[in-house]
Amino acid sequence: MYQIVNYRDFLKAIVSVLSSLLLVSCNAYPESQAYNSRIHQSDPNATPKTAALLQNLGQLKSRHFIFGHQDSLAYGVEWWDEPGRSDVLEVTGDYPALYGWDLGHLELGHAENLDGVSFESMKKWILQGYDQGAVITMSWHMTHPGTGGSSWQTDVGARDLLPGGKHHQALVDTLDRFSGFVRSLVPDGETGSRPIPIIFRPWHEHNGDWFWWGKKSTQEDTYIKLWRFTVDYLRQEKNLHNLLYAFSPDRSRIDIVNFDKSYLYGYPGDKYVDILGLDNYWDLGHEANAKISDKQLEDFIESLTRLSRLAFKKDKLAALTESGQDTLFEPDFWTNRFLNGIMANCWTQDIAYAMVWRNANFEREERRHFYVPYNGQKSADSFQRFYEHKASLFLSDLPNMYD
Ligand code: BMA
Repeated sequence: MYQIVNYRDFLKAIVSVLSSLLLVSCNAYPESQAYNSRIHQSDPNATPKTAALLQNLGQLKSRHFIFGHQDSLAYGVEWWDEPGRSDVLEVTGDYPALYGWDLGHLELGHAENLDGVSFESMKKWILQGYDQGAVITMSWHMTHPGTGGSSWQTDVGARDLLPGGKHHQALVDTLDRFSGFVRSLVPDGETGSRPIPIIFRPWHEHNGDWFWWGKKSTQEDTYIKLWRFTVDYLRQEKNLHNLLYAFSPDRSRIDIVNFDKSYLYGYPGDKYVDILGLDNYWDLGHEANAKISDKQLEDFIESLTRLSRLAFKKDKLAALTESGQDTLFEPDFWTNRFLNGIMANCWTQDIAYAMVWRNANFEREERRHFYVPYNGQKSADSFQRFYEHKASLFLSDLPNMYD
């Protein structure tokens, strides 16, 4: 065993060095996957479907990536809550293969999340997505359980939420609500009462200074304790074994040259994480600064390369957990920037999925805010070509992810 482990690590090191020198073509690369074919699973007691999802993502990642969209079934640029609709569907004729949802305001006991999506409907759409064979992920723009301040209120951090802290019980109550919601996610007609597999992405972008669990308000060791407490409590006390955990710092605060150290700020450890995620809008431009430089594309590629290489070393999956270009002001964004970046080399191609953020409804929100085109939007043709590329997986392309 000792020798096998060493041999395997040795081969991985060789693959890592050679491909970083670009001496290994992507044709040779799938062979290297043999050494990485089992992705490390953080929860030894994960349900069979959850374990299958993780390994299936690992199987398809070197040749494909799954395309995801936040809130895709709930609303779009000019519609709200209409059965069967999705802006992705209207442009490509297909649904995304991964659906993202946000639980913000579940902690307050509200009927709707912070963007107005009713939790009852969310539950229905999550189960519908699962039933279609799609992958489901959840984030949580959580109100501070102790102070009631929004996610973005940064004057109080997470310290008092830890065991022994004056607001600890409020955190426990919040996690109990989460558990109640997740436990209700059981498909109709499925025997037993096991909830469906979910990629859970709590406490995201913690290396930024805009959330109360972020760097400005919460110290690194407190953050690590908060994450570990969350996972331990959900696994041990709530007996939830349907969760894959995604860690997702923000690219804007990662030093690309010193990537590993900078990326791993606040990392709770391999037993608490399944997916090394990255939230990267930073390298894809903003309308206020509409001229995107080639340097940004290089940085996008470099960030994905380094992320994948780190994930490979840890036998974890890499993913673009949040990304995209707000308002899609570049007509060829999908092909020239997003796809070119993801297809740039063997490492960038090794990400398991890429999810873009939500298409806010024009009438309900103050500003234009959308990440996939609607019919007639200037990047719609480029999105169609992105859809047709063999590497991008939409719903109809997806193999069975749960067996
Ligand atoms: C942010 C923005 C906000 C939204 C929040 C939670 O990135 O889209 O408008 O409320 O996510 O979905």
